[in-house]
Amino acid sequence: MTKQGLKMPDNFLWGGAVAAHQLEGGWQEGGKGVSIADVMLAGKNGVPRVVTDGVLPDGNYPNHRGIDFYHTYADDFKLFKEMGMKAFRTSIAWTRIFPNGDETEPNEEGLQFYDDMFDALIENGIEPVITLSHFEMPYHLVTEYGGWRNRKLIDFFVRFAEVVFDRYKNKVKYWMTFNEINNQTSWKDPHPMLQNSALKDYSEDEAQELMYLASHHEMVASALATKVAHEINPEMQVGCMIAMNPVYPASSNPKDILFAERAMQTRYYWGDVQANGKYPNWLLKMWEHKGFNIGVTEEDKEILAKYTCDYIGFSYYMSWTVSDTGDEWLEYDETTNHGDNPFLKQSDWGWQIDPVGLRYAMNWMWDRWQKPQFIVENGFGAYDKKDENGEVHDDYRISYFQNHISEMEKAVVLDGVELYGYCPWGVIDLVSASTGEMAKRYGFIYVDLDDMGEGSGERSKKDSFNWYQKLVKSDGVDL
Ligand code: BGP
Repeated sequence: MTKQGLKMPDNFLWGGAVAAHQLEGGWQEGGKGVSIADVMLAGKNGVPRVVTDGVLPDGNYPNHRGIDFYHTYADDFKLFKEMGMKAFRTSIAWTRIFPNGDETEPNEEGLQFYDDMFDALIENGIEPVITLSHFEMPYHLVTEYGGWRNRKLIDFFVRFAEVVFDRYKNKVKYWMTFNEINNQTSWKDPHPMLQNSALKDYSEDEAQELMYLASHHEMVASALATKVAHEINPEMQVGCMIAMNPVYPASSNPKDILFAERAMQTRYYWGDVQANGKYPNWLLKMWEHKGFNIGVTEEDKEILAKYTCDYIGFSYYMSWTVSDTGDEWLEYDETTNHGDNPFLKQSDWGWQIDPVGLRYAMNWMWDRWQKPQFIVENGFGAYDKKDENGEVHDDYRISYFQNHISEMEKAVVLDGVELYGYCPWGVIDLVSASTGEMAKRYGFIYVDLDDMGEGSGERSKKDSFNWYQKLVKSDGVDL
């Protein structure tokens, strides 16, 4: 079932992606503090995960154990090398460096852990690509300061960024500040970064205002971190990170078109601010209309304009389809306004599979932001089953990748979009971010653990492992 792909540039970074809290485990080792991921229970049967008010004695906290990568990374990297990976995207757990987030001095043991990890990567010829905050932050910053709604968080984050930029300045070139910074639009179903079981007590408008406030603080922090990175090492590339889901109109009715366009504006204004350096007018108007007070100062505006991101990191899993709701100010919420797209199939979790949407999105972003791009997540979550020989034949995953990579190659080779690399998500099976399950698997490498963390933890190659190895070796030609 080999397909013919287009040859990608020689220096293209074929990689793989994960995030610290979804695989490291070792949640209390090396002086690590409690992160917001550590207080999240697993979801069950499609019921979303719950953010608790602290660690309970007998909960099922999947992030506490991950896949024990804290202890196994050296061996896992050997498999990555065998697969031909040239880049590995992971995140630094903020709580390993600043256990509570508001200390002045970092935790040396945590710094050393990542020093060793980056050395091991480099020894295997793999380039680290590092996210500073991948859906996690010290829990203490939430209980003590209220999370990102508090402006003080800017200083804590910039200090964290400065410490790690300085420490790893000769090891890490590619950085990202906040993972999927735009995955906060669903303010009714609060995002953990805002800490927010608490937001349930607010009216919708109040919760929405807090979302814009928290996001503003994150974007100022991100811009300041970019400034610091360039002062420490001008070679460093600091990207924003956007969850990219193109939003299509359900019909050619002009009202649907306008609505879908507004949904795109609403969902991607973070990119406008981080890449173009200013808030779009429609949003300023909306704040004015709703009486929101986001407290954007003149100094903030200067910072945002001056220290824009170097590249657009993004994840891509699916597209969405919407119809007009008649709402002028767009109470757009990705959980309620979506319809099925009759042209697309869905994964077992209802994610609509849309390879062409990737090419569309890359062109859309290129035209709008004019920055190089980096696909730092793309992949297919599935219930993998081992056969009687203990093998996983994941042809459905291979076909998902063939179709998406083919469109990515067209965007680069035929359309001229500049792209640093491609890091498929969950290159090794790990804990799902949205459900806390192990059963939603993405990897080319199978990990023998179930939802309760039971199992040997043994790693084995799925069919997709060999497929990806061939693809990388051929620079994208042997699809
Ligand atoms: C993205 C997150 C990842 C990741 C992925 C897959 O939104 O950045 O952390 O987990 O989605 O999502 P899930 O694990 O919920 O299937």
